[in-house]
Amino acid sequence: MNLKYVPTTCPYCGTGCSFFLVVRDGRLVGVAPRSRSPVNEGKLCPRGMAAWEFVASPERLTHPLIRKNGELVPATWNEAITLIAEKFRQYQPSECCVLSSPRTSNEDNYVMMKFARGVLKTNHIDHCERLCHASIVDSLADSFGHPAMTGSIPDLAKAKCIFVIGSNAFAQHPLIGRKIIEAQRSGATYICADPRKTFTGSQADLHLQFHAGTDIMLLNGIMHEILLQKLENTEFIAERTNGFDEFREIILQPEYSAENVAESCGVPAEKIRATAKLMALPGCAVIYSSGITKQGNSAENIHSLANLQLLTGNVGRAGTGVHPLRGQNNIQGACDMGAQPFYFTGYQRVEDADVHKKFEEAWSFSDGIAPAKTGYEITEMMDSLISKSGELKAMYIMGENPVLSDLDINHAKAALEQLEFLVVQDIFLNETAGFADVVLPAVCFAERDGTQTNTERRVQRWHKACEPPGEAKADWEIIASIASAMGYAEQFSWKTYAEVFDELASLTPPYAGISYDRLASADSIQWPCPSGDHSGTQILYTDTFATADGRAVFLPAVRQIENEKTDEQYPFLFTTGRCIFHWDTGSMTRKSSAANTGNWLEINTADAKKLEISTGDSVRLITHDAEISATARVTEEILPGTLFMPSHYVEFTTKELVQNTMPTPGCGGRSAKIEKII
Ligand SMILES: Nc1nc2c(c(=O)[nH]1)N[C@H]1C(S)=C(S)[C@@H](COP(=O)(O)OP(=O)(O)OC[C@H]3O[C@@H](n4cnc5c(=O)[nH]c(N)nc54)[C@H](O)[C@@H]3O)O[C@H]1N2
Ligand SMILES: Nc1nc2c(c(=O)[nH]1)N[C@H]1C(S)=C(S)[C@@H](COP(=O)(O)OP(=O)(O)OC[C@H]3O[C@@H](n4cnc5c(=O)[nH]c(N)nc54)[C@H](O)[C@@H]3O)O[C@H]1N2
Ligand code: SF4
Ligand SMILES: [Mo]
Repeated sequence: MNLKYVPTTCPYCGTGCSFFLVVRDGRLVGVAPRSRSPVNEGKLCPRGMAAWEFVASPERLTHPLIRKNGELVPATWNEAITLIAEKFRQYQPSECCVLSSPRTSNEDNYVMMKFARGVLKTNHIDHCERLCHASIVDSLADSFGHPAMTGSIPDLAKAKCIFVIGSNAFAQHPLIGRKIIEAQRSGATYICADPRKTFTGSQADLHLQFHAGTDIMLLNGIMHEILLQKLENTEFIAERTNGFDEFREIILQPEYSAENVAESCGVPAEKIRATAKLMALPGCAVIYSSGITKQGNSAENIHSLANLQLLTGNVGRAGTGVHPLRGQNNIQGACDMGAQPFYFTGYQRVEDADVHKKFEEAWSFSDGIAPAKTGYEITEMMDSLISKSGELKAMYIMGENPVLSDLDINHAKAALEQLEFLVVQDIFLNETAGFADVVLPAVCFAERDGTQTNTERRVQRWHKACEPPGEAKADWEIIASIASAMGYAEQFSWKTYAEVFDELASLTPPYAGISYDRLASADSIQWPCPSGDHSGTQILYTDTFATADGRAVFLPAVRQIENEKTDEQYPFLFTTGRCIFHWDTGSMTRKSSAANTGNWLEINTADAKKLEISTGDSVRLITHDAEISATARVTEEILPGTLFMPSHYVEFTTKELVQNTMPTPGCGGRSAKIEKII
């Protein structure tokens, strides 16, 4: 028997846990703990434990498919690549667009970015970040300089106070949840602000259960109290920030008094005062996730959290700072790699003439690269497909499932139908492949090398553990074959992942000092790592912020989004989110045995009693323009008047219920009513 333990990192969430893939006689048989990583120290959540299961699924794509007479039929690689190259050659740059993938490696994203800008000559490249945490990129950078977490996951355990808002970390980022508990065990106070009493909230020392969508009021109320109680860090403010006076004037308005905020948010005034005191202690860390980023005013929410930490001087030391918990395993990396309409790698702006010249010269395409002008975001791609019919004609989607993940799935389906030519490159025949003209089989994380970058800027390796199914190929190799068939073999001539990495690092200042050799000995390096003798950066802004003058900026927030109004006929506020077992559109987790539960609807105990609904009853949820049935779950975890349903099930596309109201599921909500099905 040949037994191998191959070190790798998890393909699910942005925590970036490490484990070994266990391979027996060439077949993947499980995962084993790997304690070397400071992120998870050998522990895993249920998704990590089951991460090997989907790899050998009989539903994996094994051969290219080409649509003939309406049917997707098996084809050879040669046929598929030749067809794609011929088609893409026919279109103008403005007619092509690309979706890259935070499920794939940095190398795959870099090659896709080079393909879009160098071969298709378009800046219309984006990925699902836009539906999730896009506001992090610009908003945290507005305040501090870098579009990323300020501290590190291991350091969270050193905090004296942890404030979690809009994140169900114990379910969605469980190994970060573990650090919160470690801090709590060492004496830290743990505060959780969330409209639902989630698993995460239920373990907090102080739970602020506020009305969905009233975040700005709540945060301004806390800062109002900090100022009233004179708990601000005057030295830090004077030495390291700009904009304090204007900010102070706004926050001290009577509108943000504890009593007024209590009234608007539904949180008792004394809890707001207590929170202010605790957060002003030296050593408070803030954690947030999609409850904050998926609102119409997400930028203001993020500015407010940055303001809070600047006000108390809680940035730049271990156990302080602002910690966005990013969703997909490599969403940080996909952004870092420039899979976005506005940036090349490392957030170098496409409109900047010097940057444009740098990439044009380094890549040396004889016919130039995309112009120095930003492209379409994913939402603009879909909109323009529908409204300006004919402008976009061809699309290349790698590792994304917009037919289920788009903000409005009917809109996405209608948009994809407008395309003349669609290529889908995935590991499964996902729902989006149903619209494809060509489907290309890719390898998954267990079958590839490469790197990914977790939510704390930690660059880590994937190592190939087993052979891919059938003829599946690495994402970047497929892209390189298409580029070669279109006449650009020279620019896509790498032989290994390491060669791709060396090229991307040479063009990306924060990655400049990272290499495969260094990752082999250090295991992981956090960017910025500007040179080969730099050990990486665990904590940003220890001395200076990454802004032009080195000072952070107070950006007062006043705008608040509105929920859909409830009335007698539609008395409930309906909201959606995630559950621990499933992943986004479920394309991978629904293929693993980990509790493939059916869909359910949560309702508060008091409301259920009035409607004579018990756990297990079949119920119908009705909004102004859609209805859906589910099994009731009666719980104290949500406020009376609120309903919740998880968003992972294709069979129950809750998106049809939330579309057009909220930017994505998870926050705020729509007015709804509920009926028992007898
Ligand atoms: N099990 C599992 N884990 C995942 C994923 C998954 O699909 N399944 N997906 C990954 C991805 S892509 C992402 S982006 C992350 C998301 O990670 P989270 O953001 O933690 O995911 P959600 O469970 O949607 O949690 C959103 C939280 O916001 C709260 N909320 C609702 N409305 C509001 C509001 O108005 N204001 C505030 N402040 N909070 C509100 C909800 O009650 C919920 O607790 O999870 C990642 N991890
Ligand atoms: N219904 C619903 N919609 C959502 C969400 C939700 O929870 N439910 N969440 C929202 C959020 S926060 C996000 S981030 C987005 C996510 O939006 P998407 O990224 O579109 O959603 P995923 O389900 O993660 O789809 C990823 C696709 O990548 C494929 N894949 C996995 N690994 C690889 C690989 O190595 N190579 C290739 N080529 N393909 C691979 C999977 O098979 C899957 O088809 O969705 C948003 N919309
Ligand atoms: S916490 Fe995230 S990275 Fe860690 S094992 Fe679970 S899904 Fe994977
Ligand atoms: Mo996400």
